[in-house]
Amino acid sequence: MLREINFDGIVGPSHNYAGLSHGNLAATRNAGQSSHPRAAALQGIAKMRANLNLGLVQGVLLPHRRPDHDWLARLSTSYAEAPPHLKAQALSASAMWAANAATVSPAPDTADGRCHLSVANLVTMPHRSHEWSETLAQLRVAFADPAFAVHGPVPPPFGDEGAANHMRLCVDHGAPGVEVFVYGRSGGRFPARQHREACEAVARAHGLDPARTLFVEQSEVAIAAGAFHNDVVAVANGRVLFAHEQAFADRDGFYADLRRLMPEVEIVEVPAARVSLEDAIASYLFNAQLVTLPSGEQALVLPGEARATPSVWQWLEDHVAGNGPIRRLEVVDVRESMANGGGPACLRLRVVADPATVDPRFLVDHARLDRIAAVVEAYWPETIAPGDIADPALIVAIEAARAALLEVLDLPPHW
Ligand code: SUG
Repeated sequence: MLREINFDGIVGPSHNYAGLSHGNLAATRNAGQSSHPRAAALQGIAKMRANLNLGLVQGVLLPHRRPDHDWLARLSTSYAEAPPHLKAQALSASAMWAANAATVSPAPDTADGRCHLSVANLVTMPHRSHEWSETLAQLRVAFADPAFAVHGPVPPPFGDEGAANHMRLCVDHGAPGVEVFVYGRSGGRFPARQHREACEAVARAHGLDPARTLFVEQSEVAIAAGAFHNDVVAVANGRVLFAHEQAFADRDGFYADLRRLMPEVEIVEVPAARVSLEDAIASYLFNAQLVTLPSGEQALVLPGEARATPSVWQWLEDHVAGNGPIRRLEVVDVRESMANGGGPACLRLRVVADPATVDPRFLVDHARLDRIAAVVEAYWPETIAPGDIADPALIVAIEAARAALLEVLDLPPHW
């Protein structure tokens, strides 16, 4: 049976605040702060446990090998010799934000009836541009079953940031959906990281029906206000689209197309008069996981920052008190990731598939999470201060931590 499986990126032991993402206001604001990789990873694990407790199926993706010595070698340097900005880019734990790992089209939407995944090239930000090869290797193992087709990245210079800029609406998981690709137009205050050409290439690779595929421009004001991915201002699940009024360049045209293709769609729009774009982005109201519970009701898994933002919490309480489609609010603490601009939705890649077709080493239950948590407690650095990244002892500790995790997950040591 097709289920939604959320694959969360396990927060890697090198998690730190290096201010690497121009246009991501939280990351820029927190540049130079000390990070807490152990607490960060435990927060991620607690979020996965909360989702399991909601009755959802949960998977994981692994932290990448950091520093990325192969990438530095291709730049004709080594970690010891690299200048500070290359050190930070080689060490980044940014693969934790699994919503940027790939774009996923479930089997009912594709011409060959397989679930297609295209790894994202992430070319816009140097520290993320070297993620795709290791992500692709993991996807090829996790989704080796013939039920899946795994594609390589769209070639540069066309930027692709994966599922963070992709939404699927459907009446139920087994029925063909409407796939929505959201791209940005270059030339504004901050980089537009998702290009239309990349969206179109992914849609072609997946064999999507052009009549049920929409390419929608993100609004320039949203990007300028810090919405560096669409999932900072919109999220969809089932027949519900939950979005800020200022998320899209041509909101009326988009909603009309959606209603034409899927008359059952329920559009829950938050007006700017109730929640400003600034509050929406600072609180990550829309970077929530909108999930369907076993009861059939929808719940929103929100970061604590949403509850701490009065305009946002008031809107949510009013919505739940009314008869809107979001029936339940679950608050999780992912503040270490949030400080780098990564909320609950950034941390997960959604795959609609039969869990029996996924390599079981990538699926987790509480017992498996206990084992992962024990490795994190024992090996993940407690704190990384900015100067520490030049310390060879920290690098040894980071590499040993990942090796211990692979062992616990029964994965080969050369990964
Ligand atoms: O790509 N932050 C990530 C956050 C990604 C959030 N993902 C989604 N919205 N789906 C990014 O900007 C900051 C790393 C640093 O500065 O050290 C960073 O890469």
